[in-house]
Amino acid sequence: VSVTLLVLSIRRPENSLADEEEAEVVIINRRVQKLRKELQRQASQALLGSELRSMPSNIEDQYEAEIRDDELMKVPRLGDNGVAVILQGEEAKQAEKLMEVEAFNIVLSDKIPFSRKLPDARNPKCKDLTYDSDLPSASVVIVFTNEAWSSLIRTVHSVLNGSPTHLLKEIVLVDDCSDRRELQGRLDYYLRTRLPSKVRLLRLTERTGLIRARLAGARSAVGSVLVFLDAHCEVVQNWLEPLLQRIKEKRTAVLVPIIDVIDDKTFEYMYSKSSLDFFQVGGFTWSGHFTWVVVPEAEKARRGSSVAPTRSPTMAGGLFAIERNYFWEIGSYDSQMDVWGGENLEMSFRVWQCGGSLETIPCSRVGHIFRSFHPYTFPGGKDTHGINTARMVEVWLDEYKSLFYMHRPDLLGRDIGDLTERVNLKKRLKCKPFRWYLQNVYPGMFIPTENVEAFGQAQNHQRCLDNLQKGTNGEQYELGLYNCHPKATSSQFFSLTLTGELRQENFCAEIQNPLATPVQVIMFHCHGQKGNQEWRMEDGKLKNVRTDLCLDASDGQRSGKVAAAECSGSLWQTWTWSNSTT
Ligand code: LR7
Ligand code: MN
Repeated sequence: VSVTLLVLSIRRPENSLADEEEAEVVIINRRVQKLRKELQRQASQALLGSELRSMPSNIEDQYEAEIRDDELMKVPRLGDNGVAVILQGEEAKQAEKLMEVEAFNIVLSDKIPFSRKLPDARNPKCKDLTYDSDLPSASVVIVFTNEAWSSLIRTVHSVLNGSPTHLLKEIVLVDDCSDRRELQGRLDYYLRTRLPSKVRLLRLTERTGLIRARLAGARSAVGSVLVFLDAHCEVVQNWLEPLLQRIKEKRTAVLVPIIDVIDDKTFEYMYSKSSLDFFQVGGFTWSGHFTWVVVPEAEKARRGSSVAPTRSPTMAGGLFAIERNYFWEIGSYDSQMDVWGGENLEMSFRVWQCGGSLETIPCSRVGHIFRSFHPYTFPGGKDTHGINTARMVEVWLDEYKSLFYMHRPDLLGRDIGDLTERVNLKKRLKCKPFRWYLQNVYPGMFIPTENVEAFGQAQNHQRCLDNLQKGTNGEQYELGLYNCHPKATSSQFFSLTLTGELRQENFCAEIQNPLATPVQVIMFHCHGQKGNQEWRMEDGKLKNVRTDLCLDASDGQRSGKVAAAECSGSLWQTWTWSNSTT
């Protein structure tokens, strides 16, 4: 049993949560906890077995021994150029088990050298760009709580290796009160003996969450530009220069690199080798989540080149650069946001609405390990994403906040803390309304209540169109029917747009095969081309223009689905919308 097993710590159990998604997190947390306990038991047994191996008396000798042991685990050139590594046999089994604790392949991470070489994932056009010699300096701020040793250390080495010395003022590590043993004294020792003094470590004495941890890091930083990174990243060559260059040109530009995926199982550095012009920018859903969206044609035309700064309506949140003084001027973060979630959309809307801009810098690329669950606790079992997002919504969304609460009725009237400071900030900075943001920054965002003929519940007899909780994974689904809820909830909220789309979020009703029996009505990604996705309201009927078939509920009782059928006088084809604008 390796040293890593020794240090797995026991976590507190979680309470129940409102949000389904967060409840999922809790279930995973419990599983992780059980596994950790088991591993710790195994580890202590293994230790008993090897008690003859003398432990070093001096604590520093012990750290030194552990670090050397760890260095010995590294396999030279493993994972170089970002190629995928597949473990075999016992290792693979162990990796799979620890996957449930760490949320990525820690066994492999422990074997890949800290300074592995990444491919030059950049668009070749980037090589034609030049950068000034007198760029502002950067403080890279990395917050972490109970991150795994090898991925954290690799992040630090990657930044050190990948950034010009004169531009990297410092790396500020902020430990958000981790209790993993190796992140205590051993980490201090590693900094002192293996890393240059410009790598500093700030310890927080209580768990503050990533937002307040970043604030602490930012307060102590001295470089001209703050660059935030998650604690499981690797940078591609020249990642820093284009960020600093753009901030030198435009102080109020907040910048994100292209974020590539480091595969959680193979550590492959993934990027599209064939279409280097392609990357996505940030969007959001009315339920308050970040999404990736394609760059609109208008923005492609405006920016000129595919390697020019590209406006992004929102950012993912973890990896971004901002001029240090501007960070404070524009309101830093909402310091009352806990643990995780929501701060990314808050900063995105705030920056745009208060006069700055948010841009993707295509020649700056950073890889990030995407984890499928949070390998850390949420103290008190709080749904921090939900509550933080409600705080954001109350301050920045104006009249559009009802669209969020439709998805999260559980948060209506919930105690989300005092907002005075944030509301005052918005006034002081004379920020524009959310309507302005939607019209000018994100004109492609679908607003379910605008430019529509009807919206809300579409009812036939006692039943309403319903997504039956499908589509959350982005895949097409059959349009369902369900007993009408007393109010239009998100699953029963549909719109009939002025362009004839029968729509929910980014899904539009379409008929794929008019000859089938029954004719299925499929919710498919909106293509905006009318065609099989065009519908018209005629005497209460919903008619698909291309096929001349009508939306029909007669089979709903049996199938739970709506179908399309030959238009007739049947009442099963008459639909009543809860809200109509004509
Ligand atoms: O209580 C905490 N204290 C911390 O210090 C919780 C977390 N953290 C640290 C953590 O150790 C990590 O280094 O904060 C960092 C981010 O946490 P992750 O890696 O668990 O977050 P994520 O990658 O799942 O989530 C994304 O959204 C978050 C919303 O709060 C943050 O903004 C993350 O930084 C952000 N990550 C990215 O944007 C990377 C690209 C992902 C995408 C899309
Ligand atoms: Mn992350």
